[in-house]
Amino acid sequence: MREKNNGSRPFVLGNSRCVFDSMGNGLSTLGPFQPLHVVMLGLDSAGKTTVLYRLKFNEFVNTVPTIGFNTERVRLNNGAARGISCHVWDVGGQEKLRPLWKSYSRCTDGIVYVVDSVDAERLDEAKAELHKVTRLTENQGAPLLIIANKQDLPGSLPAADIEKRLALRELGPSAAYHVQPACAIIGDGLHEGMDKLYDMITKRRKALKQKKK
Ligand SMILES: Nc1nc2c(ncn2[C@@H]2O[C@H](COP(=O)(O)OP(=O)(O)O)[C@@H](O)[C@H]2O)c(=O)[nH]1
Ligand SMILES: [Mg+2]
Repeated sequence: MREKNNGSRPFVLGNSRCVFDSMGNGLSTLGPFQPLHVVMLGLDSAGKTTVLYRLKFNEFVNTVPTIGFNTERVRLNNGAARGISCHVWDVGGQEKLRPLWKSYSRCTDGIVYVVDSVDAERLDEAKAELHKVTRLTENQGAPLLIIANKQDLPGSLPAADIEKRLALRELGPSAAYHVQPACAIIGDGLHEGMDKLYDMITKRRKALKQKKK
């Protein structure tokens, strides 16, 4: 079992290579052979760091609360995304750290939002924070992967309920999202979800390219 936390690293911006299109959408300027840039957000204890290290090492890593962020380059291994390198930023979810989400999500290719599917009491809070971050101009239109985590636990809400409780349809017609049931402890659903995110990212890039022509 590994123990890992990079939380004491100094604060840096997630991605300095960034442009804005005429709609104010922030896009990373990464070329096709450069890694994707993805930010992982969610309330504290949702399972973000467990997701990150499960994707990275394909094993369970015992986490401690993230003060700051963790970041890893992950190789995706499912579907069309197989072999794609993805730089994932896992940002601390405690209330006092949430103001940092804005900086880390700027110019990201996609957002992964991890939800504890058992913690029904905090779903309204999770919804409010998600809508806040997706409403930022820089993030409008950024594809969104919701990980409905902890599906192994009794009483976990199914993906359809999570979708409703987070009011994802209210995010607007241009918001591409997918809700993926998952268990980060054993890794179920994670690569499938990342493949869906990759698909949404490539579709968005193509659409934006067409618009420019
Ligand atoms: N049962 C269960 N526990 C999980 C799962 N994912 C994470 N956890 C546990 O939830 C707690 C918080 O996880 P962590 O990754 O630190 O959450 P973070 O604050 O969002 O980074 C830890 O005790 C994890 O072992 C899961 O899919 N199932
Ligand atoms: Mg963490």
